[in-house]
Amino acid sequence: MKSPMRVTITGAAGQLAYSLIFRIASGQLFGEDQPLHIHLLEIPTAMSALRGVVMELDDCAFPLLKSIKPTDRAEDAFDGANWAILVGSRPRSKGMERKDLLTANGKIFVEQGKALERAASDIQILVVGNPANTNCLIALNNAKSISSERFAAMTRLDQNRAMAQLANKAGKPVSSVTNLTIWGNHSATQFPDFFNAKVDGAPATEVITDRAWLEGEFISTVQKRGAAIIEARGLSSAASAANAAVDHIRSLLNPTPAGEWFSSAVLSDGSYDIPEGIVSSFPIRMAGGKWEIVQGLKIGEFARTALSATVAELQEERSAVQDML
Ligand code: NAX
Repeated sequence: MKSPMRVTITGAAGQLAYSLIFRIASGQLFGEDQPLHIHLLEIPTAMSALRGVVMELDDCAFPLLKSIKPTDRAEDAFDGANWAILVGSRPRSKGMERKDLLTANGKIFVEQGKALERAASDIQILVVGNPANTNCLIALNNAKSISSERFAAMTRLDQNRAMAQLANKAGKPVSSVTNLTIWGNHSATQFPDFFNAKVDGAPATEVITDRAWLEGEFISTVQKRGAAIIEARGLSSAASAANAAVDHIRSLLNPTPAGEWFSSAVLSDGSYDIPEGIVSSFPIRMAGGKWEIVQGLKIGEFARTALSATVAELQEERSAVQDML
């Protein structure tokens, strides 16, 4: 058995967390030889619901789960954490403008960024709560003592959605689709890059020759998938989002297969002319225990136009929260 690690999940009484916490506590993510202390952060009004989640965790009798700490104090939640999955954020309420949502959530991520400084020195942070890229930018700017390389915002659900669409269209299993990059923002402006994606190791554009579908329906289906799920289910994606968080973390814990990559939103270093100072989704691979942005992907005119739109949105979001950075 390894020595126990601490995992913090925020928004712990919410629906996404309900799909995520039990998978982690069971050992599915970090392994069956990895004992865990789980810290669960909520706002005071959700502490009663969180007590129910804790009771259910108790009732699972997970052998790896050494302790559960429910709290409404960010400092306590992140104390000693090795992994922090920041799910909790405010949903847009009626009449709320996008800018109001950015500001309301921004305040949460200023506070949590500061509190993250109490985490363990090997802390890794995944921001899931929306607007995920900009929330991540705020958190990393407020956690002064933590390297920005330890922060990412989740675009893995978008990657998985795009892979499923390509697999369906190609009539192949989803496992045949690799190298799918989501560029930019986790929003309706994101660009799922079919040009560089592969199906059975061949360019997706050679396997799927319906270019009108790739440039049209494919992109818009991926961009609007979240809204389609809300429309159908009356609730936003939760199980698939939790699954994507598990996939994202697994990709960081394991070497990336040779020649492949996955999507994750990280602080831009200027690669692919995506300006520094925004958190954008890129093609990422693990090399020597560290992630790196995969270089050298071809960006044609169509892709460049799509990238410009999503980058412009990220820059606008950045301007709206400038005073929190
Ligand atoms: P819920 O509204 O069910 O849960 C959110 C929880 O966060 C609530 O229990 C709330 O009390 C809590 N919360 C609010 N402020 C908090 C704070 N300051 N500290 C701790 N907890 C706080 O939403 P849910 O469906 O669970 O979705 C959670 C977030 O994930 C939302 O922001 C949602 O937009 C985002 N998503 C992001 C995805 C991604 O791919 N990056 C996909 C799924 C999901 O839509």
